[in-house]
Amino acid sequence: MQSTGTRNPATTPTHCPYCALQCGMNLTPVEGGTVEVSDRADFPVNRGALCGKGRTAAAVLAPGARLTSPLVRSGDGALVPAGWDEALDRIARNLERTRARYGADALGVFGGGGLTNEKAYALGKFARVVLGTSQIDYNGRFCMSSAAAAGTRAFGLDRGLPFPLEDIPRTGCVILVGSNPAETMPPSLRYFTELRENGGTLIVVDPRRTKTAEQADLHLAPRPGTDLALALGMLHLVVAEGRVDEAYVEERTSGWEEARAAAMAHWPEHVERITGVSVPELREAVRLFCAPEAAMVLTARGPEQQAKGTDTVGAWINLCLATGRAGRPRSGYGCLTGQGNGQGGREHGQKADQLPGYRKLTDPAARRHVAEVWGVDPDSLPGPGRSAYELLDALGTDIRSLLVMGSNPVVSAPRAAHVEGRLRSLDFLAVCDVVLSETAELADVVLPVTQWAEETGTTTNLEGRVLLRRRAITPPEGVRGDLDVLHGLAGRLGVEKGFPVDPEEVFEELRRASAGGPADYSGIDYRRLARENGVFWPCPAPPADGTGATPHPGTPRLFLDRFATDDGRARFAPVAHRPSAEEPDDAYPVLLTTGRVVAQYQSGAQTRRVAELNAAAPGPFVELHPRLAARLGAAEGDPLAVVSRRGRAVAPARITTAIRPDTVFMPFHWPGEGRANTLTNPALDPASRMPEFKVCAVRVEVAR
Ligand SMILES: Nc1nc2c(c(=O)[nH]1)N[C@H]1C(S)=C(S)[C@@H](COP(=O)(O)OP(=O)(O)OC[C@H]3O[C@@H](n4cnc5c(=O)[nH]c(N)nc54)[C@H](O)[C@@H]3O)O[C@H]1N2
Ligand SMILES: Nc1nc2c(c(=O)[nH]1)N[C@H]1C(S)=C(S)[C@@H](COP(=O)(O)OP(=O)(O)OC[C@H]3O[C@@H](n4cnc5c(=O)[nH]c(N)nc54)[C@H](O)[C@@H]3O)O[C@H]1N2
Ligand code: SF4
Ligand SMILES: [Mo]
Repeated sequence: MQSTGTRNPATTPTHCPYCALQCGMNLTPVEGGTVEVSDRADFPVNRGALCGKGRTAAAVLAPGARLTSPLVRSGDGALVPAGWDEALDRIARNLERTRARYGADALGVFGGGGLTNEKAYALGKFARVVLGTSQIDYNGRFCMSSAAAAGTRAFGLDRGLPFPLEDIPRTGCVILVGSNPAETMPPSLRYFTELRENGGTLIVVDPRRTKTAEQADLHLAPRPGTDLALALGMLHLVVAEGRVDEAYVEERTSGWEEARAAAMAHWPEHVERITGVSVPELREAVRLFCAPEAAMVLTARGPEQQAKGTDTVGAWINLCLATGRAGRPRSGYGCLTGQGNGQGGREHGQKADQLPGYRKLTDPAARRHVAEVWGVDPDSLPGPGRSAYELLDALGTDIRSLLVMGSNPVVSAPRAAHVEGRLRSLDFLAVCDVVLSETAELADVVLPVTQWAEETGTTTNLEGRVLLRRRAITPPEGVRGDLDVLHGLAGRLGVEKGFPVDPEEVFEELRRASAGGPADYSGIDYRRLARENGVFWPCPAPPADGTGATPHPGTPRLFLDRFATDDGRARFAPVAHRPSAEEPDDAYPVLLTTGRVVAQYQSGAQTRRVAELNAAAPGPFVELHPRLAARLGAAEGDPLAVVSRRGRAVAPARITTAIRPDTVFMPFHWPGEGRANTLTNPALDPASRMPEFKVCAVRVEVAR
């Protein structure tokens, strides 16, 4: 290959396959069918920086790491290679059979927030139009759904961050609640470093002194599951200290009186008893947050993955609203989404209650609009289905056949042993994946699909910035794209049109389907995305008759003039603290919380296949405080059994003063004996249907 000046002509600028930061990277083809990953400095979000997962992502493209042939379950129970026609025929036949016997709602579809917008859109359409089922949901329900529900309640619109990351260094104070970007989005850390260099302050709320908390001016370490009380305690002090922005509250919000009354019931001393955060710390947090002219609250999975996640986020939004820190420059509430397309994946219809463009499946006007784009009768569209955990819980009973695309629930779902059992009890399971995940291992048919470097498509990053991922190499013989899979299945199920395999064609239809909806993409096209470094939605198309109309610039910052509610006002949430679904007792005296480490991604299906990452994070562990370790008689590395009402997991002890003595932490990236989700509680948030991944009661003992 000849290099011409600075850029090799064989090099393709694209984005990382993993998290929601969607770092820009350059890919250059190399021997063996893979690519070399190199810095791409022109993308503003990461300016060339990559974490270890992004740098090593090409390893999963290698033939030895991934699937290169469809697999079908043979008579003797083994998964054996098969041709594409045989595999697709088998899926179509089984779905037909289930539908004929039990009806369309006995067919389930489980998607993923890592799928491109095109795939998520096509999957939602496939479920409703081809299968005719209401039973579709996706792993994003396990991710940011509580923040989405709270954001929609408060602002009338849910976009993770209502401003670009570049606003962070320009605000005065950021409270990061249950978010560990030092491990989960390392290149984003520089925004917080720059904030502090500019004289701003960082407050981190996390029961663990994480690498992120080490950077903070103030670290509050509440007991897991008590963020709601903490936020209310801060609001109480805001009122008591006369720090309410009365003019803003009057002009731009509604519902203050009720929210205020609810907060006043949360006395700081009472909050200290619930959270373990002292009154002076609480006062200091309020002082740092209220002193500057502008400030932000950012939440991630810590406060959100709770059975009261929606109310908890609502309480943090209340704090922003009372102090006039939303819908103003350099101020606001935001949720840091997680998966590569965590944002776009929640907008285009793979969610149980949703149609493309973030429309509601229950809204007659939305149904008419989308049905027209799809060329079907609005009355033929099913209603809302079950949420992710409820769907998995119904497998083998109400739902008899399941198609999984882009998730590995055997490792990542709460109460995972039960979910695994439900998957095994299905009449038929088909899984599309790039690797033989633990969920694919249970399937009757496994379809090997193309990966990020091998296909073109769009994702929407945590800022609401729609991006173009570009194909850099030809996929190996034997794998096909997810769009190809849906096309092949739709045809076999009698729907010849409407499922193109060309992503740009799908995007063109998505544009029309989203037009006029909350997440309006109609003004965005591939050419524009290739030219600009992403476009922020909403981006409506100029009216067709408007001669000389200029393209919409996109919307980096939302709510500056008005909120997206009917009256343009943000709504306070009248919330009160309540305990977690499962509080410690004599039998299960310790709190378990779960999360991530920097070198593994999610269920680990991809990153556990990368040698360098495995060397850095070889397996599960139980993080615990020396005082708890001493009480248990546990030394560093001792195998610890962690037992909850759902099951038992075993992993080595990792002793550190960085965690509260009443809490243990386990990362959830591994299957088998150390699987954290064997333990977790599927108690659901009533509004978002988010399971309580972040809090359950356990007993810990040295495993002999
Ligand atoms: N390396 C890596 N990066 C990732 C991922 C990955 O798997 N690995 N996944 C991506 C995805 S999909 C997501 S959603 C994001 C998640 O990104 P984060 O939300 O940053 O990740 P978590 O580790 O789940 O949780 C963050 C913190 O919440 C804390 N926490 C636990 N319980 C509580 C609580 O009750 N209250 C509070 N305030 N904090 C609590 C944990 O100690 C942890 O440090 O990361 C993305 N990036
Ligand atoms: N205890 C505990 N459990 C958790 C969490 C926690 O904090 N604690 N966090 C939750 C969160 S936030 C999330 S997002 C979930 C994530 O959990 P999962 O849904 O299991 O996420 P992944 O491991 O990313 O699974 C994606 C699967 O799809 C495959 N894949 C990747 N790209 C594609 C594609 O383009 N097409 C197809 N067909 N397949 C693809 C991957 O190989 C992988 O097998 O886990 C949740 N579970
Ligand atoms: S931070 Fe996220 S997007 Fe960036 S390189 Fe790492 S995994 Fe990829
Ligand atoms: Mo997530």
